[in-house]
Amino acid sequence: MHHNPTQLNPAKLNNYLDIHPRIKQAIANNTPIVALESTIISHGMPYPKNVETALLVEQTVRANGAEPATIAILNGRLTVGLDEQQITHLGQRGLEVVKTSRRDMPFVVALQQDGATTVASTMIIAAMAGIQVFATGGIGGVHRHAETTMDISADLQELANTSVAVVCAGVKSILDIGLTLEYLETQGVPVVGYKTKIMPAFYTKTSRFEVDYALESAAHIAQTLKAKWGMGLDGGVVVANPIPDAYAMDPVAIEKVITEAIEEMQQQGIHGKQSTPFLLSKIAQVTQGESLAANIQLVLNNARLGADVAVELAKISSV
Ligand code: PSU
Ligand code: MN
Repeated sequence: MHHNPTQLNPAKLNNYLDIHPRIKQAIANNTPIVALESTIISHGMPYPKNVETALLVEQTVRANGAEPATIAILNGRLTVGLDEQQITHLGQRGLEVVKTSRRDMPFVVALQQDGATTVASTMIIAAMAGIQVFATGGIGGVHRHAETTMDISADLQELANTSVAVVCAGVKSILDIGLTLEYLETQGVPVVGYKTKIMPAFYTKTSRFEVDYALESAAHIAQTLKAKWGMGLDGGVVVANPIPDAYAMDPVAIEKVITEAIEEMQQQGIHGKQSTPFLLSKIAQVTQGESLAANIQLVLNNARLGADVAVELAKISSV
C-alpha cells in the first residue's frame, strides 16, 4: 500500500512542494482547479507546438471557469502552477528534461534537477496539493507484447492508489487496450465513458472495447467522484472523452502506422520509458503532422471537460 500523500505532515511537505500563490488562493476560495502534466510538453510533442499547446490548454481551462495548474519538478522542487516562462523552459529543453514517473521522483528532487511529470507523478503532486481533477491527452497502459516485456505503465498503479480523476482521450492503440482495461478492473479503477459506451482509442473515437459506465454530463461525473471518495474508496478514476469528430483519424490507416512504428521500435531495441515518446514522434512523422494536430485537439477537448468536472465538483464538495 502506498502512503496516502494527503496524510503527510503539511509542514514537512513544504520542504519539497511549491504551490503558486494563485493556486493557493484558488484552493482557499474553493475555486475549481485542473491539474495538467508536463511530460506531454517535453516528451509528447515537438517544440514549439508543445509550448503553444500547453498555453492554449491553460487558456481553455480558464475559459471554462477553472484555474489551470501545470505541474512539474523544477530545480528539485515539486511545483504546482507553472508560469509561461517555466512552461517554455520545459518545452525548449524537451527530451533533455528527465521524464519523471513515481520511481524517478526521489532522484530528480535530491539532485535538484528539472523533471517532466507523467500522469503518475502529476497525480501524486496534484493530490499533495489537494487537486482532484487532472486533464491530459492519453494515459500510459499495458503495452502490446507486455506478456513478454512486462511493460506496464506506472500510471495504472497510480490510478489504483491516488485519488485524482484523469480526463483523457482513452487509451492509445500503441498499447493493448483490452489488457489495460483488465488491469484497471483488477485494481478497482472505474473507467467512465463521457457520452459513450465504447472505449475511445485516442486518435479514434472507438475501439473494440466497451467502458464500464457511460455518463452523460460533467455533473454526473462529479457526483460519481464525490460518492467514490466520500465512501473512502481511495484511488483514481479514468474519464475517457472521445476525440471530436472533426479531428478523429481513420482507424485502419492509424493502425497500420502504429504497427509499423512498433516494429521499428523493436528493431532499434528501444524500450522502457523511451517507448512512448519514440512512438509518438514516429507516428507524427509518418502521418505528416496529422496525428499531432489530432493530439492537440483532443487535449483541448479534455481541458474543457476537465474544467467542467472541476466546476461541478466544487459546487457539491462544500455541501
Ligand atoms: N501518451 C501521450 N502523450 C504523452 C504520454 C502518453 O499521448 O505524453 C506520456 C504521459 O506523461 C504518460 C506517459 O503518463 O507518457 C506514460 O509513459 P510510460 O508508459 O513510460 O509510463
Ligand atoms: Mn513503460
